Amino acid sequence: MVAVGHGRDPRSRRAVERFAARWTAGLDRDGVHREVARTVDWPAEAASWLRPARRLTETAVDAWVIADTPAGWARMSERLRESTAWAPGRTVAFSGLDSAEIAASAAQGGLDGLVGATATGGLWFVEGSRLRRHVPKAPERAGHTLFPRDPVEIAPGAVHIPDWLDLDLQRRLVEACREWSKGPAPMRHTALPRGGQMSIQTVCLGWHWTPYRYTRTAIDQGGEPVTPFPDWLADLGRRAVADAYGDPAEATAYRPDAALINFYDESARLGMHQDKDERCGAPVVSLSIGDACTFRFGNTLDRGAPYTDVELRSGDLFVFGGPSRFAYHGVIRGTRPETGDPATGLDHGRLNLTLRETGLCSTAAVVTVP
Ligand SMILES: O=C(O)CCC(=O)C(=O)O
Repeated sequence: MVAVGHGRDPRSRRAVERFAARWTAGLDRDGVHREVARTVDWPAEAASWLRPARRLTETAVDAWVIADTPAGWARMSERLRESTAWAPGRTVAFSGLDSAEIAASAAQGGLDGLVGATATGGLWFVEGSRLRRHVPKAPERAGHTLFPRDPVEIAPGAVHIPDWLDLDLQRRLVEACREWSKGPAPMRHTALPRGGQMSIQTVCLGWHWTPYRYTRTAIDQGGEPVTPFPDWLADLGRRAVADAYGDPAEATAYRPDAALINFYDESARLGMHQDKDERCGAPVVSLSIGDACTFRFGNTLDRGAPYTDVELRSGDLFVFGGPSRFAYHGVIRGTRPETGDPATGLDHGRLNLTLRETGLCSTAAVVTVP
């Protein structure tokens, strides 16, 4: 049994809501449903924090779970240490507290033993009044992490929402991708203009993409028709935009009409590139299923730094629009085998679906000079 405490900022609130849902859905070692004994919140400033500190600690629990900002936590943890029997060594925290500030602001050794999650699936802990981090070499399998990873705005307009697709939806998408990959224009390694072919395999919906243009038919596959872009997928894209930006008007206006569905085996990669063959600045919605990968999200000027490496796991959503719409991005290393959940229906490899608004409405092909 745990007690949950959180600051009142939206990120901390969201983190504990997601934690509580996942925690209480599971069983403990004796097969009994896990419980949250109580949930207590507190303001970041202008309070004595004594009352929430007492409420958080008055029931005997196995552990405390905390989500807060460093500023709010500095005052609350001080109160917990001074006025209650709270023990940092029995407390786990969310990535909002992954900051050297929290250890430095506490009295000598006052937070030693506190552990928490980093935003990328690692661990941090306080030892000898210092915050240290442990980044696992191989990612834990999706679904095997107790702490939900937090949504992060990687750059303005570029938002990563981990675990956005539930297992059922991932399963349905895998089934749909299997059907789409059969054609009429089947999934294939796209030929490159200077010879060779891409290591990923791709099938398109709505519009057919070859480097560097969209066409109405599969011009590199005998002119076969392109599988239509289904309405339900456009609805899913609108939901993604709504969740990423929290802006219902932008979501309603989103009209994706093309999707590139990429399959990565262990050795497939995608070099740094811009999605710039669309005639429209609407966001790109990216959905990942299967094995995890390192997705590099860079800047709009060139393929180099600055960039951020993001681990995309099964079920993750990544939306990039606004100032980040034309940022260079790519999948720089091979995917990590056996990190996906076979319950999705995909027992190896990685599927990525990107939904795009082409801004094209004629039947003519539009060519972009690379
Ligand atoms: O696989 C991914 O996550 C990225 C796909 C991508 O960059 C693209 O289709 O343009």
